[in-house]
Amino acid sequence: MNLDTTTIAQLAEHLEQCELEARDTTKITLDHPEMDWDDAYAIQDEISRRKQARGSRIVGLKAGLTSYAKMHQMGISTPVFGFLSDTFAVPDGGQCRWDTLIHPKVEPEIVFVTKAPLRGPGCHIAEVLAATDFVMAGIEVIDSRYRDFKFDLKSVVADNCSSARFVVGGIMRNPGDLDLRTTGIVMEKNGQIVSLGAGAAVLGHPANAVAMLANHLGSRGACIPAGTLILTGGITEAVAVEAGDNITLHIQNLGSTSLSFV
Ligand code: OOG
Ligand code: MG
Repeated sequence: MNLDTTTIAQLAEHLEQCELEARDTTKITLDHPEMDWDDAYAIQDEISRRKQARGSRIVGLKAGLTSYAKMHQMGISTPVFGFLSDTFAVPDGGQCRWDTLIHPKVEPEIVFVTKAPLRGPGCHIAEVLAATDFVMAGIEVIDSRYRDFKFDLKSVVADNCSSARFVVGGIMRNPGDLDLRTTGIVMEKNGQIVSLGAGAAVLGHPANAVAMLANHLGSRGACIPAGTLILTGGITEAVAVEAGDNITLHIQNLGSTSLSFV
């Protein structure tokens, strides 16, 4: 760690205020070029602690930048991990107020829900599938607090990986009954197709994103608890949305989920 606890707390407060007030900021590494990975995750943990101190519950975790489409879109080459608060959840088919966000984009994702804890290091895809209660369809709304979505990996980790809102829905299925690599996805904006893809876009199989998350947490002395909802990462590039847009995601064998921006 290169930053002291006061600086970590200040940066967490700054980024969380930007989130809560829907205003953007410059990359924090411009002022703190010495910030390392541990500092970045410590800032993210402090944002989580601040939310929990105000009564929010952490309901899930996410992996980001797990597909080549996303890595290419953001000019970055390694996955990153974040948390999901209950305050980010939008009901299936529900509304999301656009003016509470800065420059939101939507991503089609395959969602895992665990029934047993997963601990790294050494966590692999078979363990993930055995510990999965069910998979379902999810749309993540990302909203980087950084101006024009321009960031480096450490800045994005500190900003809880652009997490803002999410919706899950459709049909809950046992992953053992599906081939999630060839599972097709179609996302529509106002009835027009904007994204097409398949589960293999995420690290060959989206369960690999869950294994990487368990291994990442293991290296920090933590695990994925049973009953955790996990967003495995955008299958395609993220799509910008405006007020008035309706987004629907259809996933083969997993039904559909949607939300609209008002
Ligand atoms: C970082 C978050 C990426 C995903 O699914 O790849 C992410 C960003 O692109 O702002 O959530
Ligand atoms: Mg995502």
